[in-house]
Amino acid sequence: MTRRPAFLWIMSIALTLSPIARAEDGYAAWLRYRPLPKPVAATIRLPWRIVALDDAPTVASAYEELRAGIEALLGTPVIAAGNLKQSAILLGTVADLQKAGIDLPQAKRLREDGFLIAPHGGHLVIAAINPRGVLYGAFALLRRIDTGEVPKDWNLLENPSAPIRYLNHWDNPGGTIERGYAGRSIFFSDDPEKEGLVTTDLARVADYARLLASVGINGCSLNNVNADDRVYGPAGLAQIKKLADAMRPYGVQTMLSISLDSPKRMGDLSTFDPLDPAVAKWWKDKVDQIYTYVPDFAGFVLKADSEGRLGPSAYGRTHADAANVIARALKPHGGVIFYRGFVYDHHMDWRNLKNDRARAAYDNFKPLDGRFDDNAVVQIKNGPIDFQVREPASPAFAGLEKTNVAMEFQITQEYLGQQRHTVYEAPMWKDVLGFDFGIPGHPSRVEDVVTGKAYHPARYGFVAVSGVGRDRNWLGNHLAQANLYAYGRLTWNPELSAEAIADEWTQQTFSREPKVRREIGHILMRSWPAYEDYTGNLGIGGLTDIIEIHYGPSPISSEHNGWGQWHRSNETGTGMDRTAGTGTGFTAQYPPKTAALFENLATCPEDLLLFFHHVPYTYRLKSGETVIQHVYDAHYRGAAEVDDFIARWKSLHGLIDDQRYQDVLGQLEYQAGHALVWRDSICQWFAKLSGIPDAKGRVFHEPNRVEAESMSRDGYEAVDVEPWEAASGGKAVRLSGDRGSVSLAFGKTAGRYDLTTWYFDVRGGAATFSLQVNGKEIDRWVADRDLPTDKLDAHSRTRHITPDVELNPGDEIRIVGTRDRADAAGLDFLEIAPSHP
Ligand code: GCW
Repeated sequence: MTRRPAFLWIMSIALTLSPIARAEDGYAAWLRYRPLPKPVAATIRLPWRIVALDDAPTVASAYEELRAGIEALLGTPVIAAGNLKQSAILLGTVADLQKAGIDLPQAKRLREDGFLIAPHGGHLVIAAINPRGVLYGAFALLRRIDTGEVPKDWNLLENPSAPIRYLNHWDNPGGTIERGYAGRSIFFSDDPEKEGLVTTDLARVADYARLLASVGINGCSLNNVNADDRVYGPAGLAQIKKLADAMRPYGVQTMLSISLDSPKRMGDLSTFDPLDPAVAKWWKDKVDQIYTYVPDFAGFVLKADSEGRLGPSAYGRTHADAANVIARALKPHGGVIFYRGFVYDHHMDWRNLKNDRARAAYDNFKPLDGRFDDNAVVQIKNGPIDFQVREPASPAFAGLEKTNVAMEFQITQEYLGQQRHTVYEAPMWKDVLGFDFGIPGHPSRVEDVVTGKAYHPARYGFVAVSGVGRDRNWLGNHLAQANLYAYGRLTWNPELSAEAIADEWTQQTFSREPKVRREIGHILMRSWPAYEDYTGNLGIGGLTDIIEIHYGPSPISSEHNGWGQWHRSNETGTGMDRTAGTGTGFTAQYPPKTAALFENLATCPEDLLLFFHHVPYTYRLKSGETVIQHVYDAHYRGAAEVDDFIARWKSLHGLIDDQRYQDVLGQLEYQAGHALVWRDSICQWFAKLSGIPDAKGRVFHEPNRVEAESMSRDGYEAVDVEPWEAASGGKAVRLSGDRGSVSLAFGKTAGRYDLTTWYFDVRGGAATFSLQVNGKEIDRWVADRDLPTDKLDAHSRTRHITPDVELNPGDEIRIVGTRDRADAAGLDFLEIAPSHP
């Protein structure tokens, strides 16, 4: 082996360490701390010494964050100082400061986790009641510098809106993640038998906790609510301790999801009846055991009597009985049980028009209001169904006046394009939080309920399903990081606007350049409305495949089954009648003012029209447009808007590092194609069902398409696609053997054309396509995108564009497909459109 000269080693080490040479793969997320321009940096005067008055690990994290952050942002070295003689940044709790003789009168206004940044006697003090607040103060100071919001004289006091600002992970031992779209679990190893239950990459777990702390998230459950007992068996707990230890220095407390039937399932007892004393003792022993491993354990999350999970109904007991037996075991340790309000019957009879899944949370929990212990919190999904693109706020937020409640949001984009589509969720969350139930006499916005102002409960706050996975950029899509960021910022302060949060995030994550801020801000702010437009509008919800994948369109899948995501579309009309007058009575679960608003067709907000009412397709909206025409127009408008996102993104070329520029561009281009799949499937499905054509003549009229099944075929067979609207013309072709082709003779006038091949990219193989003109290959690609199906359907249908091809009449265009294992190179159609129309 030849040895490399020493200077090369040194150079390569220097390159790995230098922040400039580091690839911009999204790992640093919004904590990139890019240097400020020198003249700007020069205007920011901070002491260059830091004194930590506390030896708590979170204060040590604050110290380290400030040291590295200030050095990176301002280019000035910062050192630890041992005494207060010279001007310094002082880090400590109010008690530490008092011991050092420093009294800050404004500190009286501080609450748990809040912070104060204030000048004092030549020092800059970052103080809090608890060490975690000091860490939050350090992050706030750095964020202000990074985003150019440095106050003239620091004097900032912030308290969080709620004490509970948690995340739930749906991660499984073995490393898979339920509804996760960013790779495998960062917590659990892939091979528990060999490697142990949890990851060996604890540094990544700590990095994650740091990201969470930077936006004030203070707790995190580690495992799926569909819980696996291995996690809290004795061997499991020793492993879980490692994760808790890795997150603790960033003030993130850990929780676990549990199963109510564990006392029985783990083989210890013959019952899990929550009122059985032996069961109560089992929970007490289990909880005591957990606290020996994780002394600051935050508590449990419990999904019971829901989607096949066993619950108290097995013994005729109530949800309060189930929550309280566990709450009492946690109480001496200060732990909390989060009892999920997501309880519904998924075997409901769809033929009964009075049945309604939306009623479930309120019907199940309202009768128990006031019967939960004070360390039990009922966590309620934002809407009454299940994280759909548009839902009203759940009436349970208004109804549970004597129960601790927490908001449950979902960061992972289960029903919102699974991170392959960009959807910035903050505007949607703001919409829910800002909704006012109109209860006379006290504040009654959803935000007031979950921040404790409405009913003054013992505990309150927020949880969200995380979706973070092992992909380098944490969420599988760079732009989706904005949702994690926004969740933290909004739970800290729900009054912040979605735009302001997007802008802070963009500056830290991408660039401070005004053009970058403007364009990314625009894309983020328009992304939810665009997605709503091309997937399901007017509050219809549920047009996706509901049974399993929750990704592409499949409007009929919601109907005729017990899952209850019905939209009740038929030949004459669409929408669920949830009124008290003629429907399921759901509207009556709201306080009177809100109930009347939704009940009445004339006052019901139109973006929720079909959630509350069944109307004929010819019903006229306030704009004068019919419902059916609105469906067509919205789907066309939404899909076209993704092209606008692409144009805006392209205008940032050169202003963003190349890796992330290309990653996002590729993702948006895919999204634009899949938005067309949505548009066409939904429009065609409604056109056929209603028999009312699109007044603008677009639906079913695609002049530039040539169906693959009508081309000359060699080695390809035609197949029917189910459901029919998943493929153009309801048919597709796929290879019968290993290789084959479809071809046609070009029949239009000579010119330059964009050729778009619509194909199916299925799991279990990566077929190759070659596009040829007169026998010469002009393009080639591999179907290796990670899409969630092994069928030719609306989840796998995608496109490849070959731009600007010169064609003459009679030219032979041929697409050659080569199979790879289960991927039989399925094709839907070819689109031939003039390049410069
Ligand atoms: O949205 C549904 C998901 C399930 C999930 C369930 C829940 C963890 O499709 O995958 O299970 O909600 O929230 O419990």
